[in-house]
Amino acid sequence: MSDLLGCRSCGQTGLKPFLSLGTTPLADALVTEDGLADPEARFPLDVAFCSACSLVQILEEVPPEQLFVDNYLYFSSFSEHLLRHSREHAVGLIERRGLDGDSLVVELASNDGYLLRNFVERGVPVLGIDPAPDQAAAAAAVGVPTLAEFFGSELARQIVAERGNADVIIANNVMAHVPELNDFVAGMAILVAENGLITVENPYVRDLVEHREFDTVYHEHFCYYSCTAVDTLVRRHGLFLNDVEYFPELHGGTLRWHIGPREHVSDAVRGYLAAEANAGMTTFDYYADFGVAVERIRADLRALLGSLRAGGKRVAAYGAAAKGSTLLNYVGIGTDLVEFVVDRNVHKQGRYMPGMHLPIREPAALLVEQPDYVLLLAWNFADEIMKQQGEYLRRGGKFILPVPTPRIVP
Ligand code: JHZ
Repeated sequence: MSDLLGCRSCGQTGLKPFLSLGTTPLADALVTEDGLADPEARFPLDVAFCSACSLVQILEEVPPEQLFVDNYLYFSSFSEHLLRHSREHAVGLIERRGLDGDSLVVELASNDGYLLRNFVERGVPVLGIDPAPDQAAAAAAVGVPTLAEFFGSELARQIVAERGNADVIIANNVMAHVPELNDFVAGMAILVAENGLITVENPYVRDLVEHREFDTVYHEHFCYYSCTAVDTLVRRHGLFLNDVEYFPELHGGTLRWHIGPREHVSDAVRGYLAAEANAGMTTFDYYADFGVAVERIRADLRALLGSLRAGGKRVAAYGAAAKGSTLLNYVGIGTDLVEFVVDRNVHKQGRYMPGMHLPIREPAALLVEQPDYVLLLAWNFADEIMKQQGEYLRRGGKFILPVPTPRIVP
């Protein structure tokens, strides 16, 4: 691991830290039964602001191979909401841009083919790129050709030489995951066709701060984006932030940025840039008291779980999510407070949460054990999960939502 010397985007030194989550294990490094006795690697987790380009970022750098090749069990296809959102995105792109059998759509971090399969089904040629080996294999199995590699300028040149430029590049929840940000964006600039489109989705840093979504900070997420930071970043590479869409229900508030080699900036983009400046997001002050708010969540959640346990209540958790790992480790929630976690990702079941070692079981365990409360670690899918858990709720079960303030529902 190395410490960051300058901003990942503009290189400016003197980044200003505003949140420390202590020292945590890697959020997706779920522990096997055999590995329980071995000490886990832990890394500091500190978030800082760049006063020069407004990019929020963590100060530590765990090598990407360790994050996305050795320890990665995240498969996108386990959420209906995400699948629906992705299908609508694909269908909309095909219609609006007139994509057909002569087009090329490239997705960076294509995971298990959850999105590109929609283009394949409609006869549009695709190329997926994802370094996670099991996910790339799963994508290939559903007919999505996938290169199991990290993306950057070198790979972009190779793809252009072999396949030509891409009409559309999609990069969802990946621009946060790259330490070599400038090489990644340079690669997109090389790969995109002259009249092509790049769409990038990522949780919005404004929601992270204002809804106290501190648990979405973990070592896989090197950066946390505003429109201001994206605009500055892409212009450095001859690209323009031309349009922006907001999905408040996705991952706690997601922006989709439309980026291209030609400049035609929408009113929506101008509006966001102005709103961010007005809210103070381009200054450190906006972030300065975030750490105190996060400490309060820790204290409140510990107190709530402690009093439930003292009253003899049983508590489980839902979602072996990366953000769940940050929350459990930062708050200090072990099996004394929460007995087990359920998750419908079969690759995660049978393993243990990093650091705190809560066992991961299948969701049916909630009806077998009927705990009094379920801490919703995957709070971003609250609606979807609570609908699925209708029977648990009918029997009197309750959920605890951890952010922005711990609260019990219903
Ligand atoms: P989920 C992910 O983060 C991955 P994570 C990634 N790091 C990223 O950038 C962000 O999203 C944006 C399970 N589940 O997706 C599936 C059920 O069991 O919120 C997952 O294990 N039943 C790339 O890992 C977990 O919950 C369900 O019904 O923090 C959710 O993890 C649903 C909907 C999900 O995020």
